Amino acid sequence: MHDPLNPHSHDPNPEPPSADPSFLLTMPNGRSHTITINDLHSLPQTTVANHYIVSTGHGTSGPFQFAGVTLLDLLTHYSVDFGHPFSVEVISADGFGNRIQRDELLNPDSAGPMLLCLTLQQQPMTREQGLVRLIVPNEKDDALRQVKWVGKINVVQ
Ligand SMILES: Nc1nc2c(c(=O)[nH]1)N[C@H]1C(S)=C(S)[C@@H](COP(=O)(O)O)O[C@H]1N2
Ligand SMILES: [Mo]
Repeated sequence: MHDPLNPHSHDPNPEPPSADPSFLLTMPNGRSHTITINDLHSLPQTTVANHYIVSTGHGTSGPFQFAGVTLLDLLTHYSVDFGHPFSVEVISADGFGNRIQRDELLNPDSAGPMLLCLTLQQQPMTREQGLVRLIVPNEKDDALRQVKWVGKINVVQ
């Protein structure tokens, strides 16, 4: 069955779907929080150096230094219960998205943790560059997990 959160190929969308970079975090009980750029700046910042973007169309670029808030730190801050099975849907308003499983979130790959990025090369990321952009450091399959313009994060239990 086709799963839109597990794409096998994709034509990248160059255009942000809206101007506002804030997104909605929805918890398993249905409660939700609007997360702004300021909210993310108030959480611990993590850097992932040496990340390549393996992009369909414009080839591979990098290495880049990205920084922002790990998905794990965000979900910890909002008191997600990691003891129960869950997955996390990270979705852009343009329909592109990715599903992250509990184990890969809790046991980050040696390439680095999944990061909700605010800066690129130590400069504030522009909306065009994907703000807020999910980086999955171990993904090298045509950027199919690198979600630009995160619009919703759903914790599904
Ligand atoms: N929201 C959103 N994120 C996305 C895409 C998209 O179409 N929409 N395309 C993905 C794909 S397939 C690629 S190759 C990269 C392209 O990133 P770039 O525009 O920074 O090169 O974004 C990824 N993230
Ligand atoms: Mo891609």
